[in-house]
Amino acid sequence: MQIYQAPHPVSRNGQRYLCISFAWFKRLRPVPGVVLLALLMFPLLQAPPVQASVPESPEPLRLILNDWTSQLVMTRILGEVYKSHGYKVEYKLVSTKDQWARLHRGLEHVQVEVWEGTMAHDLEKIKIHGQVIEAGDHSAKTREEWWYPEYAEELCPGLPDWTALRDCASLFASRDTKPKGRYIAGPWEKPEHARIRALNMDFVLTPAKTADELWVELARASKIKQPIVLFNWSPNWIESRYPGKFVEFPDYAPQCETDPSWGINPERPYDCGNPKDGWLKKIAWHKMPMTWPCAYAILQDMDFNNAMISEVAALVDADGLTDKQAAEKWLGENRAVWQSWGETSCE
Ligand code: TMO
Repeated sequence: MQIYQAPHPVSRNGQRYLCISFAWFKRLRPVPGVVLLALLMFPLLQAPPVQASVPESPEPLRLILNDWTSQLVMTRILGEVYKSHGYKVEYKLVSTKDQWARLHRGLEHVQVEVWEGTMAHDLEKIKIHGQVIEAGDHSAKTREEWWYPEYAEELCPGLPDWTALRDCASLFASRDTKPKGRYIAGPWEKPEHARIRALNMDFVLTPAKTADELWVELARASKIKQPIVLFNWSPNWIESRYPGKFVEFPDYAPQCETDPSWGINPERPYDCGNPKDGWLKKIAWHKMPMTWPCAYAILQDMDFNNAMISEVAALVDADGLTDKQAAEKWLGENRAVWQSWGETSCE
């Protein structure tokens, strides 16, 4: 589809109105005020709007690449789908920490994997300003939590209960942390120190700099069956290659993070685990629906479940493809899936 030659009406949520006024406004900016006002009102007075075509912006769609595999592959998949519709696409590597302000300002336009466990708070904060919007949830249910390979259970039989982990902390010690246990956190910001303190865990946190570093540590420990506990998430490729479990901390509740008196430690917040059935959202710059209505509809329809996400991650981390190769393979094998995205809204 040629975006400019073959524009299309978009009717989701009455966005057609918005799109038309926007297009008019852009065209009429140089005209004197009174004329402008009259003309601006014209489309508003037309009800319902004619089957006017909505020219989409020729500006490139800028997609955010974060730093874990499924997100990288899924972003490339979306980018290729956009290209197949005639859009220009640019990718930008942005940390999860920096992405909010950039989306807010429209420097980038889309992030396809926003996880509840690591990003719920930042998303809530930025949404208040109204320039970052949700484009729907994936079907996938997510979890981000402390995780250990199964063989650790033989040495610490009460696992996966967190109290067992607390009691066998020294089993998880490294040369630098002993007698305290070592917990390898991810490179994403989380109040992990606060939880260690609130639950009185005898653990020292050592953050990995990259996701790959986590898997290197896991592989090394697994080879010699050394107990290890590290940050992991699901869906991820790990679950198909390494038997293991998440640690079961006290169940998550929102008050756990705000109300110190909640939970087993009456003096501190964060005395609970992360959500177990977390959401996974797609988010966008607020002007995306009116700037590229078809692309936005495609984003809304894009939907990955747990198995699909594990699979795209495994193509890279287990099978050794690059992100791009994995995206191409997936696109080649799942045409019916991605060709249905945007079907009812794009021409
Ligand atoms: C954001 N992540 C899935 C790596 O926890």
